[in-house]
Amino acid sequence: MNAYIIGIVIPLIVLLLRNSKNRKRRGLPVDVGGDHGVALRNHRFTSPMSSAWEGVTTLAEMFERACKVHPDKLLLGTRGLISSEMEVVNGRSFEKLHLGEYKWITYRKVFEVVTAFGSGLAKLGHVREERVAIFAETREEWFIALQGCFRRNATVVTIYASLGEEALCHSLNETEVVTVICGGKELRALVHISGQLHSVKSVICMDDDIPPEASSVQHGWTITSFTDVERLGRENPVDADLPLPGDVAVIMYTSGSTGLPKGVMMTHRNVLATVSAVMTIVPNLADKDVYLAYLPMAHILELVAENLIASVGGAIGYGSPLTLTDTSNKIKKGTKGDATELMPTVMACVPAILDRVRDGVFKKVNAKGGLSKKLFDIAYVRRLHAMNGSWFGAWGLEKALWNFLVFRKVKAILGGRIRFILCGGAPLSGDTQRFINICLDAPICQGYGLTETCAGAAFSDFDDISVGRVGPPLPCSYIKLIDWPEGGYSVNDSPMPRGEIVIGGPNVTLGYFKNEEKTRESYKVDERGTRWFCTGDIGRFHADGCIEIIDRKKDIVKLQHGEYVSLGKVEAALLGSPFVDNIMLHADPFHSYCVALVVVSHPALEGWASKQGIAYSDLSELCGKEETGKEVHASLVKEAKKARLEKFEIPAKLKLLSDPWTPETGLVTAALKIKRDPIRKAFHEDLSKLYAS
Ligand SMILES: *[C@@H]1O[C@H](CO)[C@@H](O)[C@H](O)[C@H]1NC(C)=O
Ligand SMILES: *[C@@H]1O[C@H](CO)[C@@H](O)[C@H](O)[C@H]1NC(C)=O
Ligand SMILES: *[C@@H]1O[C@H](CO)[C@@H](O)[C@H](O)[C@H]1NC(C)=O
Ligand SMILES: CC(=O)N[C@H]1CO[C@H](CO)[C@@H](O)[C@@H]1O
Repeated sequence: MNAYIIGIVIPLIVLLLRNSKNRKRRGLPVDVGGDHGVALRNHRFTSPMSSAWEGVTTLAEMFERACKVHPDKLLLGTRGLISSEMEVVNGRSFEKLHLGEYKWITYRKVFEVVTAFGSGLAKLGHVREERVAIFAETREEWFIALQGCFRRNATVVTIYASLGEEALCHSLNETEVVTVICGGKELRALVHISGQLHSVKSVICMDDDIPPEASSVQHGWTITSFTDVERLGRENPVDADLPLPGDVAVIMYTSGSTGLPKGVMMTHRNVLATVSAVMTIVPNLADKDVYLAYLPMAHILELVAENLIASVGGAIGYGSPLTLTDTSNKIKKGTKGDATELMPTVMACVPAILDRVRDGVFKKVNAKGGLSKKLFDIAYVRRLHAMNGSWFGAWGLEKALWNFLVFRKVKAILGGRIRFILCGGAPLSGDTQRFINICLDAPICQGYGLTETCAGAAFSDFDDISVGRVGPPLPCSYIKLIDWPEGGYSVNDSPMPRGEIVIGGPNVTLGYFKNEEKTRESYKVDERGTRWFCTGDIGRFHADGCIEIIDRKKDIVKLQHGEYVSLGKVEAALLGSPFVDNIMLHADPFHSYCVALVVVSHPALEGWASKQGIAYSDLSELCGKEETGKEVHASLVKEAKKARLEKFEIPAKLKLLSDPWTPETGLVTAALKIKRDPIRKAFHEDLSKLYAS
């Protein structure tokens, strides 16, 4: 009997389950009326969900509920600083930190501080019509200030630190912010532009030691420390002034690829819908989960993630991108990074960070060489094959063996307990997704969404291990494709319908702050009253109801002879060349060919030059040499052929650049996506020269 069960019944069950998995429909067609298009909904819900909790309609209520249900659980944790020293490497000095254990506060205590902070704001004279800006790195006080503002129905304006001074002035000015809550470092930046900030009256500094230069500001700012606001509130408690679901919770400034940033108005209903929907896709998210917070809170992904963890009784430990692992730049050698200290179970990531982890691991394995590299390679290939199909291939003794022998050490880089990774902000490469699946033995769910849709639109299911797709619509959204004839995409295309992605549901935000025109351009309300946002992204629907992003409207250019070039598609293919660190393809409708700006990969180019015996004094000189251009071009042509690009899609001429594009240069976004307009502006002359010669 036992042998019978093992021999026949179990394989049969596995086979049945596997087939049912393969056929699993994750998104289902839905009739949304209106214009010609095809629409999908999540398979679990028939209509978009708006709240996961009975009677909870705002973020303030959601947080209060969690504090009542989990008063004694730990909520916020921050590491103490043991020492900080400057280390000099090659004449440049770097700050190295020795950080201690996490110090935690419970839900009950956080709720007290939040309430006190809210009362303190009122005592400082803040009235609810006035907006508050939070301008700081991700930290405990950010979360507390956010919740404190929610309890006073004060709209919070968020700004990315990397957007630059002009954007900062613009957003504070446009929203007429009266109170700015910031860290000491950010306060210095504010002092610098104080002459242009006409509405700001009060500044709350998260650090107790307020920078001395701040007191010299002649504009009558009141500067109060965070602890003093809290103390004021304790001494002068006032009742909460709670918001309604339709009140604006956050105005989030996002870096558009063109012009000044736009403020997206999100209501409590919007964010709550996304938080509720994301909760349904993280398996068994509960009060035992520990989350490592380090992405900017001014990014909707992080804002949703922290609110989500705090709604289920989970713990949030703070870190930073520069102190994440034991080998991170700012961590003193021999001391622990945030992940090893915290041992999180859940993380949110942007692809750039995962790519870095992956490259780091491969580099280490290659450097070690010998037997351990062989073992790693064998294990990796075995697991890759096993995963190619379903989770079932991923189970079993062999997997346990490889995890124990090889991947345990990789998993330990992030603390060893990661069970779920949320990834968003940009498309994740299939290779990196597989790397995380295999080495961390954790599902990684790729999300797709925009600030305008509160991050939520689509999210892959944890049991879907296919790569390159973003899953079915979130339970809070409908996703519709509409024809885009100019780009040659139609919902009648076979084998899959293709078109512009349009997102509808309670998660779709109110629009852009003080920008009727842009709002009307991108947001539509249909005859059934559903709000839709036109994303400008081109996608296609797979048979199982999952979405794949294939293009962007803005990135398609028609050449002189009428051929369409998809800039993003070509760039993605050419990035495969070892010489390319970054690339921007440029197509001009008045010419019949494309050109490209190529940021070269230093090690690859230097390696090639030394092999060829080419002498050069610095890299920019090497980039200018004719033979270098020829070599890189040949390598691009090779990649283009591999990807079966058309001849007109291959850049005919190149400009090689030796300086990398970083967010600080303003040429790429914080998520490291290239910003076409700034790049075109910065290299305007080079581009015209490429076409002229
Ligand atoms: C919250 O504040 C907004 C704007 O200041 C106001 O219009 C709204 O009525 C307030 N909500 C409540 C419930 O008082
Ligand atoms: C700020 O807004 C005022 C009007 O509200 C405008 O006159 C001024 O030019 C703006 N300043 C900046 C830096 O945008
Ligand atoms: C995975 O499966 C696909 C088709 O199902 C195949 O084309 C691919 O080569 C496979 N990859 C590996 C590593 O087995
Ligand atoms: C703010 C907003 O967009 N609200 C809409 C959310 O979705 C429901 C139903 O889909 C609409 O009735 C609301 O108007």
